[in-house]
Amino acid sequence: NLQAWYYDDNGEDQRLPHRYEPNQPASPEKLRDLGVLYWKLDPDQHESDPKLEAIRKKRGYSYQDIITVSPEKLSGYHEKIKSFFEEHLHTDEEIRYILEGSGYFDVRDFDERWIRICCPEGTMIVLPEGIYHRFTLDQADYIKAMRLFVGEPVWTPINRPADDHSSRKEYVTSFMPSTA
Ligand code: KMT
Ligand code: NI
Repeated sequence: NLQAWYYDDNGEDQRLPHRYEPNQPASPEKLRDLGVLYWKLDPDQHESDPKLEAIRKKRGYSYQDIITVSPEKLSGYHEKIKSFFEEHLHTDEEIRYILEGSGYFDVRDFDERWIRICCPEGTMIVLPEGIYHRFTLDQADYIKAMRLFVGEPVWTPINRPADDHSSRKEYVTSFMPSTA
């Protein structure tokens, strides 16, 4: 299982864990209810891993590349990490497989709380189309991740507010608990 917890918005550096004291864990069921999927894989095998192949085939992930986020390796690092951490959605799934290093994905729940998902090496995570989310490095300032996509990739973030966007409406319809 992934380590995930409610985010303590205390104004400190985004790279810190931002756990409440005491910690408020977010359960695997909670992540499932928000539509977040994940697997644990062996990154040493990523070039020919039958488990990864099975996921790609089943979910139609035809595209892949590798991104390294660090001050040295990513051009436009400062602007990019800033935009990664703006609350946004995409018109497709966001699929990342962490090959080296680590980082945090934060996802919004339907009570407007942030849930921080810890993504160490070997984590493959899928954020559903239309979920509000953001990404940050941790204090090690380094992640190398495989990006996967169905068809031609579109990385464009659509910043919140995007409540009228069709991807958001679809997400809300699929995942928001009914209040009835
Ligand atoms: C994204 O879109 O937030 C990223 O690609 C972040 C780096 S990959 C974990
Ligand atoms: Ni994103």
